[in-house]
Amino acid sequence: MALILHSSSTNKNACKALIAAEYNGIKIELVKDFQMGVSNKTPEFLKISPFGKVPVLETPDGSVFESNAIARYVAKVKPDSPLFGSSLIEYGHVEQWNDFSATEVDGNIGRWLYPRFGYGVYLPPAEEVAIATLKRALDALNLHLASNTFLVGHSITLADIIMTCNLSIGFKMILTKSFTKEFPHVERYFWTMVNQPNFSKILGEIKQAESVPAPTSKKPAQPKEPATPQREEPPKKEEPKSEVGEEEEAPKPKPKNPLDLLPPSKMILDEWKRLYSNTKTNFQEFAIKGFWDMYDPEGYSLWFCDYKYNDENTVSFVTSNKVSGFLQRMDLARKYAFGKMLVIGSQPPFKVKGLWLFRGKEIPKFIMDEVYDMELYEWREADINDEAQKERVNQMIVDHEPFEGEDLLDAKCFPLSLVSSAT
Ligand SMILES: N[C@@H](CCC(=O)N[C@@H](CS)C(=O)NCC(=O)O)C(=O)O
Repeated sequence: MALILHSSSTNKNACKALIAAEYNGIKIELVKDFQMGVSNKTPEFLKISPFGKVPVLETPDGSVFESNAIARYVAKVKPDSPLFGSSLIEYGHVEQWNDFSATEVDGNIGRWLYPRFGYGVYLPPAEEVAIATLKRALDALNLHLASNTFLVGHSITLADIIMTCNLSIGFKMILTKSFTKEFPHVERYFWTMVNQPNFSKILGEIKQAESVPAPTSKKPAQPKEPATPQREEPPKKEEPKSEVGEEEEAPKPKPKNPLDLLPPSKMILDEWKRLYSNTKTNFQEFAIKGFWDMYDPEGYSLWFCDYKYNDENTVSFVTSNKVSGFLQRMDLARKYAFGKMLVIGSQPPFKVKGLWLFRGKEIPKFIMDEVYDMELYEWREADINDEAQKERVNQMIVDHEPFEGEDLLDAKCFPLSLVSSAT
């Protein structure tokens, strides 16, 4: 019986059927010279795949789309295939893990990975939810695998094939060792599976991602926009992109920053930064006193910021990374700003609050325009004539703990190169 699969051989969704075919001793032919974006757009192809998506399996009796359906079909071609387990309850468990792997594992890997490749909107709070939900799923999987070699029963089933293929794109593209080491049984399981001859023949050698890919899109949409539908595979031949949020542009003569045209100020930002990082002891006496001696309310302004979506800060390292990402993107303001960002609380959800000193009496417009994180925070100017607000500024500068009655999980300075010596 001739089974023809429309897909490239490296598509992880196609691999599900190809591995199942290896286990069942079935031959599947891949369409020759399949070209993604071309072969799946022809009128003939659209007749067998109404969405124009791959993989699609052609059988002598008709065609099947959706990779899990195709894999089930291939697994069923062999009567009584062990790929569905050895009893009705095992069959139930195979399907249970198949659904779990599609919705909880693959779905969340996709929601983390694809926006970073420019598929869908790259929105840090949405990404954070995807990572937290993925971790919850991997925790559950890890627990199951702590006492099971396979997902179901005592041999490989379709559940292992589908789970491993779904994990494979994650391991290759975004799940770095520092992320997966929290799930040692998932790691052991994944590497055991991909080294089975029937898997490695199809998946080839897998190298774990060494870093999380930088997002290619310049700005996310408004934070509360609904997520766009996800694709299953990132583009294969992405042109290399530059750093986060920066797209290639022809070099233009650099216009002068309007902040450089402001009347000179008695406050020299670099002097303050030097004082801040050189003060090793008696921070209150030296740095804080020095700050207020230097501070020029005509040439600078002080701002408090509060993250708008603290409820989503459920994972400590993700919250800290989010703040670091913000500070990296602020680098374009290095000449005109000093900042402190605090991650507050000892239990999730963590609060993120900050203090910023900006050149000029407003938050500089170029920062608002260029750094998308700015709109993820509520901004209010600090009134330094109000003693309580002035004290709050001091506490943020010195990483005062407790801060507003809570422990500090993390404190970061802007620029990131500044080291806080505050205690
Ligand atoms: N749920 C589908 C997803 C299929 C899918 O998204 N395929 C991608 C490639 S992996 C595709 O064909 N994209 C082309 C498009 O969106 O036009 C499955 O598992 O088969």
